[in-house]
Amino acid sequence: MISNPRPSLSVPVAPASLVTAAVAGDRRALARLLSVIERGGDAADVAAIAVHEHVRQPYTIGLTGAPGAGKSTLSDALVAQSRSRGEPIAVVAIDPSSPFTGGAILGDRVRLRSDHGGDDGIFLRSVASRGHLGGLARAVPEIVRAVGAAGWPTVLIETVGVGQSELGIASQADTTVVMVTPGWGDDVQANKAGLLEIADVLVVNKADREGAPAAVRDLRRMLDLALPGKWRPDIVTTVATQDIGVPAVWDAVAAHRVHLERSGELGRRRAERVINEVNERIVAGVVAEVAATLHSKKGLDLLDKVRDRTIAPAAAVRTLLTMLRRTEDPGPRS
Ligand SMILES: Nc1nc2c(ncn2[C@@H]2O[C@H](COP(=O)(O)OP(=O)(O)OP(=O)(O)O)[C@@H](O)[C@H]2O)c(=O)[nH]1
Ligand SMILES: [Mg+2]
Repeated sequence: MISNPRPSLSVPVAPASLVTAAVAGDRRALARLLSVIERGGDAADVAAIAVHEHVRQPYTIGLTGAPGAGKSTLSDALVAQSRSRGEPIAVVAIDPSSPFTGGAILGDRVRLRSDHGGDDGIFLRSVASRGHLGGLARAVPEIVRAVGAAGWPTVLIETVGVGQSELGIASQADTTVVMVTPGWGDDVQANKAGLLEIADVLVVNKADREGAPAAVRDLRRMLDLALPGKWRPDIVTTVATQDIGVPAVWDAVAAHRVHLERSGELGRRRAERVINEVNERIVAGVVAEVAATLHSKKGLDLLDKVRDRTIAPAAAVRTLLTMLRRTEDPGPRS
């Protein structure tokens, strides 16, 4: 198993030099760079701006599905599949567990099952969400760009769970693979439509169990109700533990990619995603600035005056908005 060494926290390295080293192929530097990005703040912005100089957008494949559906097993098999075709691949696994729930934050933050024998055509990274999926969702595109800048042409993003935030992360990929198992509908009734909405490829895993043909029929029926003109996902049946159906999953992903590239949809989707990213980050940034303004000395004074009715709420809001507009960006501190 390849271990991505945890960055040592004792020696701070400027984000820009981490980028230079990561782009030159230093895996350890890439791991440290991703930690900087994951932590957020000014250093993450400095890193992201430096990464942009080297940006090579990798092809991203999102893999999602209900807990226990077999995502990690399939992800592992897809890595082997990619390597058998001679293609390097990076995996970013979003790990929702916290150290307190005894989840899968392993020392090396890597959870692939099989031994890929020190293969340097594989890069693995597990990102702990620690319950802040919103913040993490914002970091994922930066993480992907950094991995791409380091030369990885394909990134598999594995997310756990089928809630809104998880689906949000999964749907940021170029091709989103949604995994279900026989009897799946009972578990995820609430988000069935949401799952199908984001799927570019559907996988019915655990086909060694009873009910796989019924699950396929169920999916087909639901796809028949979708709007015409929309991409119709292939449905692939797999037994991930036995590698059955895995090449077909890879082929379905490749077919969707060809569709995106030929139709021009790939460029359009990516443009839309990057604008959404700016919108989401602006909202988060403004919310943070509003909070900072309200908690400043002047802000707290104003709120006191509203409280004791010295000034009208409307007057306080106008003053606060003026204070906000005066804030100028000093630039990220590197
Ligand atoms: N019978 C059978 N079991 C499978 C198959 N694929 C995976 N499993 C088993 O199902 C269990 C869950 O597999 P994982 O790959 O860990 O599933 P996951 O979706 O990553 O699970 P979480 O990360 O906990 O959400 C494991 O015990 C696997 O060995 C399959 O095709 N058939
Ligand atoms: Mg898993």
